[in-house]
Amino acid sequence: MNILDVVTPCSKATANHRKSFATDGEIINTLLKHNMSGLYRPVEVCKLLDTMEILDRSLNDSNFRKLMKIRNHRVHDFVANAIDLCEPMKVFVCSDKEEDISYIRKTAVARGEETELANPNHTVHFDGFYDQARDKERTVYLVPKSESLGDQLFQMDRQEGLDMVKRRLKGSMHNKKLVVRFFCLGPVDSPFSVPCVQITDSFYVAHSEDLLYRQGYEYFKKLPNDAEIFWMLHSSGKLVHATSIDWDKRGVAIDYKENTVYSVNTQYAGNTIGLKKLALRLAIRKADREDWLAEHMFLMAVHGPDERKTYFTGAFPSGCGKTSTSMVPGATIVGDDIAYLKTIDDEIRGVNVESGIFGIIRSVSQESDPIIWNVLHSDRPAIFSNVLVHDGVPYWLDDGRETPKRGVNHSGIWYEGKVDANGEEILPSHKNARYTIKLEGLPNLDDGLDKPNGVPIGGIIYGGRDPDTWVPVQQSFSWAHGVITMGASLESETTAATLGKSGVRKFQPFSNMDFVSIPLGDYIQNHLHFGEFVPKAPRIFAVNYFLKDDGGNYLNAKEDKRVWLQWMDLRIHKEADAIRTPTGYIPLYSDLKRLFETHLGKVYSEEDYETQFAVRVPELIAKIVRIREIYQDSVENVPDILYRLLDEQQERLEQARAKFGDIISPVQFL
Ligand code: OXD
Ligand code: MN
Repeated sequence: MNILDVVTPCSKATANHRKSFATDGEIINTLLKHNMSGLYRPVEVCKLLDTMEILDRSLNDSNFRKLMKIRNHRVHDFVANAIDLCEPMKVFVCSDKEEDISYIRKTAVARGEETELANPNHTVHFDGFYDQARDKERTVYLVPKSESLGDQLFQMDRQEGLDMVKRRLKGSMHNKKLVVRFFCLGPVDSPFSVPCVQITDSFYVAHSEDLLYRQGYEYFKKLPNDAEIFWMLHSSGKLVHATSIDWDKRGVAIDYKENTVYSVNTQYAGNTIGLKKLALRLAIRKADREDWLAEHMFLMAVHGPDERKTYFTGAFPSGCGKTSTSMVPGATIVGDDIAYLKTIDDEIRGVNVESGIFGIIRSVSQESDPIIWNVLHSDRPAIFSNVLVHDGVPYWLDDGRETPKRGVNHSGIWYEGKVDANGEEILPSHKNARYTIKLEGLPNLDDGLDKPNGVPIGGIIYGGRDPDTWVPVQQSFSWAHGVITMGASLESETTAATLGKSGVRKFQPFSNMDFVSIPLGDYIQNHLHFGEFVPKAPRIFAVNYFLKDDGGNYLNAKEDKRVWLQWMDLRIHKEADAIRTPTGYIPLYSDLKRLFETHLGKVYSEEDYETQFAVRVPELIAKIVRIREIYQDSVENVPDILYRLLDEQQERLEQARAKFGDIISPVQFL
């Protein structure tokens, strides 16, 4: 007999006889009757009783019934424990029915977490003034005494961390409603699926997740009892004007031992939407145990000659062009932020974990990102966050329009020249302002989004914000060379997607450093191992959209990435030759000239080619020295091959310098 066989009759009894059972002890009798044979230890029975008692007391009939349709006592326990801790006034269980979904959106508006805009399908949400980005320093792993995740990750003693976060969550939902939602990361009922439960007191969070994730209520009904589940508990804490005011006591605590993430006193989606970066941290651990990869990657199809489709994943740090790459004209998008990769039938296949986009809106203009622009000006549902609103219309930085002189933004009423407490000018829209939309119905949506076995990956791209070192595009010599000199060596300037100063060059291996949840050396080892023996392993490339000249001007236009993608497609299909340089294969001028003309109608000059693809030896060697030092000084269990490949690359660069000088034109390597 399964413990559920006890729960279910009890649950039915509870739902049918709600008024009487709590007083006449019917549930106790039912349990005892089912436990006649003594199958359950008294402690299990007591726990069950506690859970049922809390749920019965806190949920009304309809929500109780919705919850009990999920016959999983761990789900019931999680909800009951959250109620016990956060003490909400009411509980709402979302069954994913139309009426429940629309209740969530309406309540987000009624509570002032969102405001309707002139377009009836659009709303705007504002996060608190100091809660505008991911808070890396207050995001910690809860680590048992006997374990360590290495120097690179923020961690604290598990028990102390749990005590702290639970103290902050205690009573945090007074006068609020606790929302319970069920989702599935990856296509439902597929080898990639990860079921997730989200509890939150923010209807904005619950509404955003509706646009961003695959619904999971029906899936949970069929889930085996012992299925691995990710659990998320969020409370925005005390609110004034619908924003969290105790932001100085905010925190995200990842209890990987229990697959649970707690988030408190914050609303910004990157800290609160459990299924996004909070679940990614749990997924990286799961992937490590099960030999697959959970990555901060877009997933898209490049359409090459003869309507051929080649799928690429791309790992770029936040705010470095992932969304705009996956939305380039001519390509089709599967996802823009998080991908799971698995080996299935000797092929590496990938899925988008999400089904929507939480994209940076800054610089989205009709000219630079026409597809996104059109979606944001259509009747498709969207939530705008931390933009400027004037007359019910959202505006953002560099949107190609004239910015109104006043309006409402994350600082309240905004007017030109408004300054913050430090006398700093408040920009009309935050640099990290966002839009949240569903992928479904996008004109450029790829038909692979919900394929249970995902799509085959032809290429993996790494890219960061790098003003002076890497060329715009290059291909690695091998899987290991790509993993080490591109993925594990990635650096990028910080952006407004995280709190703190922007524009500082930081070590960002695999663009996943913010989310890596296992010791970095093990994570690299996994990558090496993952592709090494797969017959058709993807090719690995590195791109750099952010190369600048001495005057600080970008050397490439935003749309040039279309050409780099087309070249990568040709390389995968062995349809373009390349020049071997000390750091990788780069394009021939003649191929780029043709691709610029065909795809952008632009003349690409030889002079531009030589400047952009020059091999900058001093910068490249300085980078190797920096990276080697980081691994030597602060990472344990680094695979030996990392040092070997870095040394070999440095040697090739030094030999080239001896022959050609510091800055070497690509044609020298022909
Ligand atoms: C995101 C991020 O929002 O990485 O995707 O910050
Ligand atoms: Mn991201």
